Amino acid sequence: MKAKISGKTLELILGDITEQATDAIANAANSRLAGGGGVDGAIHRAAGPTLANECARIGGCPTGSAVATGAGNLKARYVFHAVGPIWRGGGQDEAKLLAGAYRKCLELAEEKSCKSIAFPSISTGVYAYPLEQAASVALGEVAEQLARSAGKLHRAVFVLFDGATLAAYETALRELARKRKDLQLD
Ligand code: AR6
Repeated sequence: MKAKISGKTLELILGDITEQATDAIANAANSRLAGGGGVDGAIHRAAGPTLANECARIGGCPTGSAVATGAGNLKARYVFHAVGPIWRGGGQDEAKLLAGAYRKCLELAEEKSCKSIAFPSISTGVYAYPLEQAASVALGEVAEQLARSAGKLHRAVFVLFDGATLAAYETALRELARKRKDLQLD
């Protein structure tokens, strides 16, 4: 599914983020940048050891933010290690922190003159953020930042790993298109 927002593209696809040729890919990391399972493990395996070395040099990242490294053997130029919140029931600023993680990735993309960026569904695996709510926060934030962007960034793609996640993001994107007059579904 694809949408346009102020001349830029917001796209949802089923796939493996490690295979994307966007300028940057976002990782769902932990605040120690220590590597782990899920998409983080897949990105580190595909990128090779330079990624862990760079992460170790940086040392950590607060929840709700992101840091940039190179991308080793990946096709992308940068990996933005974004730290989403662990779901603790919704009363611990989870939505704000999740939006912050996406926002920082988009700021890094602008800073590094990226034309395109790929995102996984941050926090909805091991961190147990409810999928429908996470999809709505993620798409709302990325759409808002794309609408505001005056830089080079013209495409953001969510690379979703299974059908249920893709379906939740599709529902959230349709809902967002009903709310935002500047967002048109293709
Ligand atoms: N491409 C795209 N999405 C993927 C891939 C892939 N190759 N592999 C998994 N996913 P998770 P979190 C999806 O658990 O909830 C790690 O150990 C997956 O199906 O990777 O933010 C970190 O080190 C799910 O939809 O991230 C942290 O400690 C989504 O990616 C912690 O997990 C996110 O699931 C972060 O947990």
